[in-house]
Amino acid sequence: MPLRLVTAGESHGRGLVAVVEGLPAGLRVEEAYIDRQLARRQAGYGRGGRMQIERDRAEILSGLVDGVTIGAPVAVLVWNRDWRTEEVPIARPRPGHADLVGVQKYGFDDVRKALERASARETAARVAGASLALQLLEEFGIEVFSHVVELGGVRVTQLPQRWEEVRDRAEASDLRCADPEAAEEMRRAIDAARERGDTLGGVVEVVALGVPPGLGSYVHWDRKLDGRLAQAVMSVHAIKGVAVGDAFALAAGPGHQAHDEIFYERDRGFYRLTNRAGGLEGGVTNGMPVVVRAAMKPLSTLRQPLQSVDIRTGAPAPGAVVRSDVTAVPAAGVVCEAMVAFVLADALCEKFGADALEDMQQAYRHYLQRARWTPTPPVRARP
Ligand code: EPS
Repeated sequence: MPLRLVTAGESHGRGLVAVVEGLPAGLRVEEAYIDRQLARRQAGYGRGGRMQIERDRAEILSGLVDGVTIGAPVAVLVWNRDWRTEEVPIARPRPGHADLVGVQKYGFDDVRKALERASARETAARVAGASLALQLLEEFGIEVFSHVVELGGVRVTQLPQRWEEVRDRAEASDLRCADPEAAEEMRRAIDAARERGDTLGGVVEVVALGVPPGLGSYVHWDRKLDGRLAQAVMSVHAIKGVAVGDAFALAAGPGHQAHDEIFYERDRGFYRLTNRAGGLEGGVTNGMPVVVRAAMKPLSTLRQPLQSVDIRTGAPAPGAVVRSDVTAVPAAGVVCEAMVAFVLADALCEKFGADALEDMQQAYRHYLQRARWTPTPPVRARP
C-alpha cells in the first residue's frame, strides 16, 4: 500500500504536521487548496470557542519544486494559534475520552499528557495531509464529498436525487446537511443541548464519484478496500460505527433486494441502476459511487460532567470540564472525506503505479478501455 500518512502534534502544542509519502512525481499541489479543506473542517453549527481562535493554514515544507511533487515525502505544517507551554494538571478523566486509558497505558500522573495527543485537533493534520490525496484523485476525475444524514436523533428525509445537488446543498449548509428542514430541527437540537451542557452525535455519509472498478482486492483480507475504508474512517475521533452502502438496512431484507443488477451497452460499458453495495463488491470497487456512512458518538467533554474518579486519590469526582464543542458531526464529515480520499488515492497508486503521474494516467486510460467502464452519471442510486 504505497501511500502513507503520518501526523504529529498536540492540541495545544506549537502546531501540527502531516507527512505524506508515496505521491507520484508531477502532481501540482496548492496550499490554497489545503486551506479551503482546513476551513471546511473548522466550520459547522455547534462548534465551540477554539474554532473562533484558530485560522488553520497549511505551509508546505518539502517535496515540491515549483509547486509540483518530485516523488519525495511532502511535509505540511499547520500552526496552532492557541498553544500553551504551562497548564494546570488534570486529575479527573472524562468518561468516553482517551483520558483514563492514556493514563493507564503510559503511566501518567496527569490526564493532560494523554488528552493533548488524543484530542480531535489531530484531524486538522489529517485533512491537511489528505488534501494532497484529494488533489491526486481530481487528476483522475474522482471527487469526494460528505453530508450529514443524522444529528442528535434528527434524520434527513428529503434528499435530492442527484448526488451533485446533495453535495451543493450540503456545502451551502452550516450543518453540511442537504435537507434544510431537517437541518433546522438539528439546529434546535444543538441549541437545546448547549443549554443543558450536553453534546450530540450523528451520522455522516461520504460519497466518492468517478471511482473506477477494480480498486482493492478480493484476494487478500488485508487489501480488501471495504476493510481499509472502514479502518481509516473508524480511526477518526468519536467514530464508533462504519457501514458501506446500505449495509444495515439490507441486512433485514431478502437477497433479491440486496444487490445491483448488471447491464451493458457498447458505448457505455458495464453499469448498474442501483447502488445498494455502496460501490464495492468483494472488497473491490465496482464502478459505482463509493458510499460510506460513519456514526459519531456524542462528544465526551460535557459541561455537566459524568461521574469519574480523581486519579491521585481514587475518590469519586466529576469528569473534567474543558472547552469543547456541542457537536462536531459536520466537521467529522470533512475528516471522513479526507480518510476516504486517502484510501482511494492509495488504492489508485497501488493499481496504476505511483512513480510519475503521467505514467499513472496512461495506465489508467488503458485500463478503463479494457475494463469497459465509463464514469457513472451521478444519480443517487438507491434501492
Ligand atoms: C478540536 C477538536 C476538539 C476541540 C479542540 C479542537 O478536540 P477534543 O477531542 O479535545 O475535544 O475541543 O479544542 C480544544 C482542545 C480547545 O482548547 O478548545 C479541533 O477539531 O480542532
